[in-house]
Amino acid sequence: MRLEETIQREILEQRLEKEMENLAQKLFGKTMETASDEEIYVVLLYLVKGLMDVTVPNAGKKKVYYISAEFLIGRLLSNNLINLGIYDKVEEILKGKGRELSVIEEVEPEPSLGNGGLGRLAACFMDSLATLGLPGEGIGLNYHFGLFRQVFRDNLQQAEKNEWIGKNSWLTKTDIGYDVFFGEKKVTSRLYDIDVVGYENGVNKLRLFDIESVDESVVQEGISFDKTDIAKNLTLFLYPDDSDEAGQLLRIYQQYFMVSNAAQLILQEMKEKQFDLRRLYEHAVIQINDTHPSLIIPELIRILVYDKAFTMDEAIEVVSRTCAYTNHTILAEALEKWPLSYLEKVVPQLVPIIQELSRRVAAKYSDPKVQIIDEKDRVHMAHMDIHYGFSVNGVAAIHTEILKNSELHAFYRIYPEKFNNKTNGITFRRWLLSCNRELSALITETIGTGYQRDARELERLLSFYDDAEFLEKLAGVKRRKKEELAAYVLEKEGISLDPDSVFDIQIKRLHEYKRQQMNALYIIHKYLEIRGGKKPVRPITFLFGAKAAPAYVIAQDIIHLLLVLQKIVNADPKVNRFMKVVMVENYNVSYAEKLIPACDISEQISLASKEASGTGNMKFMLNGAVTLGTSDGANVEIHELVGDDNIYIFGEKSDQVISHYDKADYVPKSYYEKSSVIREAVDFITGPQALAVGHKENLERLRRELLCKDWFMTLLDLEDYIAVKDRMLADFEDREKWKRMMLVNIAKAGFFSSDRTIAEYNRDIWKL
Ligand code: 26Q
Repeated sequence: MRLEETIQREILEQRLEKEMENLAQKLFGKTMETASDEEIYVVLLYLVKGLMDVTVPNAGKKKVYYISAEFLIGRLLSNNLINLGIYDKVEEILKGKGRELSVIEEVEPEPSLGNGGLGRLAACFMDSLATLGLPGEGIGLNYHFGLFRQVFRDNLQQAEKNEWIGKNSWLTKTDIGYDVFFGEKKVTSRLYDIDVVGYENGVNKLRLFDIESVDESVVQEGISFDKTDIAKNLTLFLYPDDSDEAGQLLRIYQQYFMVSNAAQLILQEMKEKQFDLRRLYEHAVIQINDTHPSLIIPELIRILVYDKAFTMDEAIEVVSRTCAYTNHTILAEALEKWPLSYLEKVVPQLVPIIQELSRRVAAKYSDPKVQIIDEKDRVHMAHMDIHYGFSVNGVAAIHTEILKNSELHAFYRIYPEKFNNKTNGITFRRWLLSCNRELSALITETIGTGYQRDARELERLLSFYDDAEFLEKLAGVKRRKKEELAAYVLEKEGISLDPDSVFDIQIKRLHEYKRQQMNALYIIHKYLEIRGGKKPVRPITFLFGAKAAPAYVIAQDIIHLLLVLQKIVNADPKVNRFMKVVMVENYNVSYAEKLIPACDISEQISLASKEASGTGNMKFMLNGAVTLGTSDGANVEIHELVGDDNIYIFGEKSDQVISHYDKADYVPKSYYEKSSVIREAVDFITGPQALAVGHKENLERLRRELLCKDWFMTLLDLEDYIAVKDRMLADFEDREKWKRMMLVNIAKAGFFSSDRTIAEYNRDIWKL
């Protein structure tokens, strides 16, 4: 730090305390000692907003617009304090007033503007963009209730609304708003901004559009509301139930609302800066995060042709050079295909454009696999992105290879130059510095602070591989985080955990391909072993966190099974000394920040080929957990980095799995019949103990699904999973070996910094 900077910092620090006192007085007529925790939170909120206001915005000749239906930003206070470089100072000032920053942090409501990986990735990218000083904005929607808040009743998931926008929030209302037309129908938007401050760098904006006429009072019980009253409901929920036509139409309304606003915002900016629209691509690059914002392509073309006097050829050329698409999945059901008739109902103005785009493709290519509008008159959003964007990227090496070689092979043959890989990453500010201050302090004490700017410097920890003292400290941090989690779980869930047990954690969206049901079958297996007298050398704690889409029946059944197992296991006096099961309620980013630092075994057990990347796997590794996983997504890259000795891989490989699908030769019943271990575990689901606690309908449906369908091949990998997990638990007892595995995982995690990912996006795609 230069001298002037040091002086400035000192002045800033002196002013912080004064400013906090002033705010407490002005806002609440109180002192920092007498204000409530809620009031102190508001004081800090204003303090931080004020500081971000005077931070320099990142600027340049070209900007990236990252359009996404989800931004799973989590709580912002501690992260902003860290990025502004004043966390320790504020903590110290508060201490002087008898207050704990960690207590104040808990007051902040968590926005649920996302569901899982895709939304959290967008949030990590916002942090890294700002940190690298790159000009970029996120564009999305300001959902009032976001994704539902999960509560458990009668061992079932219930959905409630998640309110997060109070009188005081991180949102800043702007005077920007646009007319958005759905055919003849018009609504008016309003833009709200959230500042995103980089780690010791400038600010960018997350821009969230709302609807002026939104009406929270239309929500009745739980999360049900009149899906047709668009002018009131458009921005209430993320992923409203789309099991009926009205729900699907509402999703299209949301998507078009998002991109129409984005297009108007971008074009207005072009105008203000007096840039030539014909060179749009020199000033703007639009990253389409999965297919939810894909309508931006026809929308921009429509505006350029109808309002800006471009020819169709010119408009297509300019837009195609501006838009880039990220694919996050190969699951057919997650690749959006909208019936043309639905688009006709919601956005008739786009239909002729989409038809023209489709006609041009059809004139050039006869292969039905690459058509935009298929023979059933459905619009394949991803196909539109690939034909009319300049870049297509997957999110992990194996995922991109599968896209090129199988899922999108027909496109790869046409446009090999468009395909590229960008292995996902996570922001180390949130997932190390903020959520695990003890570990980051230990790392800093050991190798200095360089890793905070350049994550690859974590590799320097490798020279402590044989340092017993360091390894002991590392184990001490883990132990402390397990104690903290145990205290939190006791308070929230009313279940007491033993910090000396192994913490085995699976936290992610609930989906059959992620195979929480396989973990459940392992738990049943262990339970039966213990009942049969085979006690584990050390108790095991199985922790889960997951929300299931309300209309996804089997996912609900899996949650039910986990809650039933929790009841049975934890209440069984013969067993509960040796194992516990906890499904935490309303798993979200804040909960993840407590679970991840406390984890020993990171469960990444998706069916090979199905998890595009995973990012939880990276967060766990960074916090010293060891992965138990399949050769899927980024697990493959983790494996390459840490080597065979520091990860536990099981299950069939992706090419074998893909071949099972091609040949349709996987028959779950044959695995059931061959193996008594599998039989006993599967039959337990509808056995007398489970039925005494749970619901027959749910449990029978789930068992039938596993035996007769098992689309994601749980039984295929179950025996290998059990064997490898048991070996892993045995290895946990070799404490020296385990500590070294922790060390190697942390040391090799640097590659997964989202700073690296964003630098690659910029180098290969955005060129800002
Ligand atoms: C699609 C159609 C209709 C309704 C909803 C959807 C829908 C909603 C959400 C489709 C997909 C999503 C979310 C996907 C997601 O979170 N994908 C994850 O993205 C991460 C970041 O790249 C990856 O690490 C994960 O592997 C991937 O599952």
